Amino acid sequence: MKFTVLSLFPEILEAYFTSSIMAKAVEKGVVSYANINIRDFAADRHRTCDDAPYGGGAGMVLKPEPLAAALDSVGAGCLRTVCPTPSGRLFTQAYARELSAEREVVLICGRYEGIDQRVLDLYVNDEVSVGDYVLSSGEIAAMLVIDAVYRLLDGVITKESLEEESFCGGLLEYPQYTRPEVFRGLRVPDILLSGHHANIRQWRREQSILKTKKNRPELLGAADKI
Ligand code: 6GU
Repeated sequence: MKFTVLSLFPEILEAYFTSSIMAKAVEKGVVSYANINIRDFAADRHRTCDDAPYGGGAGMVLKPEPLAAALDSVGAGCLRTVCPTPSGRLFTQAYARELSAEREVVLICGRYEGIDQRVLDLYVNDEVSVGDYVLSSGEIAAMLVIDAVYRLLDGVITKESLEEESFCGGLLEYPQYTRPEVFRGLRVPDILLSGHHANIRQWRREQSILKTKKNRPELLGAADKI
């Protein structure tokens, strides 16, 4: 799968694509990417990419011409194009799964005050928000979206990890322990050392329900149906 990211700070994305598990996915050929600097498509001497909003108000808006030229250069017109923005629809695991079925996705990293609406009208399929708070960097939101998507691709992480994790069964994940058996006086629950797989499975399910009740009670109704 290919991620094409349009940004004013491509170096932020470059660090992400060349580090850790993502770097391995790129090396394996599971993921490819293009980091495009919107500023390279600005036509004036100062390479201006933003301007004051019509109608007044605080902050700056991304100008349409450089952004549209950057989008044209990557063929965004015929690709799934996503704009992370706090005014988008909520990004979910289900939407991440949907995007992971695409061959290529284009992401636009805007700024908080936004991008010219005409670019959204002409190019963008989905506006997505990563949560009910405001980030100053569209790059962080784009990385969040990419991260949730690429790990679902075959060959990035094991199938077992994907199946057990939070949100898959609609419940949050149970607590995990590793060696040592006692840490600062706290013991690993006996049941995990028992080797009794059916009991361990049941304990984990109970713990998942307790954790969901405590941290995300609103998920419990939905989990029953899975
Ligand atoms: Cl997608 N972008 C920004 N800048 N802030 C956000 C967001 C996105 N989602 C929630 N807050």
